[in-house]
Amino acid sequence: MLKIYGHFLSMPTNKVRLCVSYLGLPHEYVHIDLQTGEHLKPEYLEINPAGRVPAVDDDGFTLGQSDAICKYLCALSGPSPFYPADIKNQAKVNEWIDFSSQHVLQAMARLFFNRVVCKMLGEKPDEASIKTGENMLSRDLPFVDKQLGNTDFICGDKFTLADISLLAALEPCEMVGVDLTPYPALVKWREKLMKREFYKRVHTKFAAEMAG
Ligand SMILES: N[C@@H](CCC(=O)N[C@@H](CS)C(=O)NCC(=O)O)C(=O)O
Repeated sequence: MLKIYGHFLSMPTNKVRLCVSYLGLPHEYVHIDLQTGEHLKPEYLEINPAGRVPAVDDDGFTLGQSDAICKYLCALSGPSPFYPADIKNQAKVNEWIDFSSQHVLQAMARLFFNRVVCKMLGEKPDEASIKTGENMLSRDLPFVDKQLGNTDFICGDKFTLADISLLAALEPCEMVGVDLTPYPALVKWREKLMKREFYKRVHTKFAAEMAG
């Protein structure tokens, strides 16, 4: 049985969970408690020597890094427009996956760490890092909004892994005080996806936990 290891507050974990939910692959989800350092214990380091979540164990085949995991899950599930086999179409999906991970998620991670994790740990937030995160988003969200104004999904007229990548990166917007209202196409796209079953299967509990 495929096992997915993660933490409910982790954006890369939620990317993998949304992906596996969409693909409908049977799996077991295992919570790794980052606060108690479970990710640094020898048992977990055998699964992911990098000591981070998410990771998967597919009958002894282990893998870390959310984007690599999602692509592996798509390959397991077989070819589909969600992660197209055609090399040019696939490259375009990869382009948006990288954009979401390298730019949007990195910016959100700065805000999330400083505004949420620091509070949980009783540490002082790094205001310069927050500013950098905000600057990154003010550069990149208008670009994303423009794209979504032209196409139904981030990579064209089909729902793809790139949509899940972007959706997961933006997940904590409300928690970290990122206002999406200046980006109407992005808001519309996000609301549409959050109503879908694959999302609700993962996040009914997540939303409740976040609110608590
Ligand atoms: N690029 C990695 C990021 C993984 C990552 O940084 N995970 C964080 C949680 S969001 C983590 O495990 N942090 C624990 C630590 O760094 O000790 C991915 O996409 O999987």
